[in-house]
Amino acid sequence: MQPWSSVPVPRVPGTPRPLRLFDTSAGEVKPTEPGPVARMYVCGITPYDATHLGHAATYLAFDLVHRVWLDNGHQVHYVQNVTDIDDPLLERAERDNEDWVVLAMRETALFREDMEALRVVPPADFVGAVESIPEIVESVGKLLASGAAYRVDDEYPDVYFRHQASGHFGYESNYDGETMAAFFAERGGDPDRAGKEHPLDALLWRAARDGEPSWESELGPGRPGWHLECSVIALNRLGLGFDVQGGGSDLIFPHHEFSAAHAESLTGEFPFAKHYVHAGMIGLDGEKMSKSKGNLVFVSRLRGDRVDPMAIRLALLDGHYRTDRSWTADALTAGAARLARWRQAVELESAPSAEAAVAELRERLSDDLDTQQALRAIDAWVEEALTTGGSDAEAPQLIRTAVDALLGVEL
Ligand code: 5CA
Ligand code: ZN
Repeated sequence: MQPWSSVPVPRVPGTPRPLRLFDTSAGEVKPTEPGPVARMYVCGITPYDATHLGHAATYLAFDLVHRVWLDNGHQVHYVQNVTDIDDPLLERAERDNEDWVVLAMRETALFREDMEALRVVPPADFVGAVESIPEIVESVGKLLASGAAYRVDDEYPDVYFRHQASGHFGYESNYDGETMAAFFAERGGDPDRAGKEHPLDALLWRAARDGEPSWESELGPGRPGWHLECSVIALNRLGLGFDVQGGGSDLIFPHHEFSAAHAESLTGEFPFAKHYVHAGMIGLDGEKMSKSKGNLVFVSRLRGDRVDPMAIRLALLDGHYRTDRSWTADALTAGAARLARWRQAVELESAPSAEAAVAELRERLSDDLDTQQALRAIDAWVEEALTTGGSDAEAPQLIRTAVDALLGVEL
């Protein structure tokens, strides 16, 4: 697929700080240690209700990872998928009496526009599940051949993954059996499917059913299972042992546990990713933002209401990416006010020296993306500039450059 247009990221004078991030698997903040090319995969949208502010918050968090790595002189190979065939997409199309392909195309186009408006640096590879079917089919074939997968013996010969096949199952989420069972059932799994060897075994290839889209393949007609899509797209573009596998915390299990297990079984190597990084869930007025609750706020709706996307960006960044939090009208008002204040300060002819504020910004971001404190570092400089003033004629431009490069906010 075509990704959205890229934004230039200026170089910032001064000393970058290496990025440390919380790793779900290790349960602690660890340094990221990329080579010259940092490698990141972030789970993309299922295109039927993009882009709500929960999606936006998650992609902004990983955009900061991208930007901090760029600041550290790495190139970044960023890969993101689009789950353009899966049950939730088909269910929505059916409910709305719409063609699922058209629905997916429309929501993907909207997502691209929203990402561009929010100034998210695009992935190098933006890859749909449908266009990856040949790669997925080949991988299912390998898993069947190695004994990591089996076919259910009934009228629908679906292929399932033996969840223990990699020998490392459970290392990513660290969840106990009861928690795994609950999340598996809740998040797209099918524990009660007759003919499976174990309730936790995950679907790799769904044999064609009447009325469902399917693709011809050497496995027989069918369509891919969800977790393998991300395994294969990541593996074939980044290779095993890439730096960050990312997404929202609702993907910790089963999705990221199985994406890892599938790839590790395919290659016989370990681990799939060096860091598993998860953003908290955004809610609205205290409830998780989700389609079933009907409490979604869309980036496109706000754009339609002429809200400056930079105010949305600042509103979402004024909270820690790992904390579940709520979107409120007040957060947006505060984001807009902050944006106006910052813009006023960078218009000054001269201001207090900005080196210390930029150093603090870098320090805070490098510490597991502490955006709240990072924003406050800029606030402090802005307040001093607007109240006391200063004589450094370069300072406003330095702040403008740093805020652009590191926070993605254009002043
Ligand atoms: N296509 C799959 C991933 S392969 C998927 O989860 N799609 S999604 O459209 O449901 O979500 C897209 C991304 O946004 C995922 O990383 C998901 O974890 C994240 N996300 C979904 N809802 C929220 C929310 N309320 N708050 C924060 N992040 C969210
Ligand atoms: Zn995924």
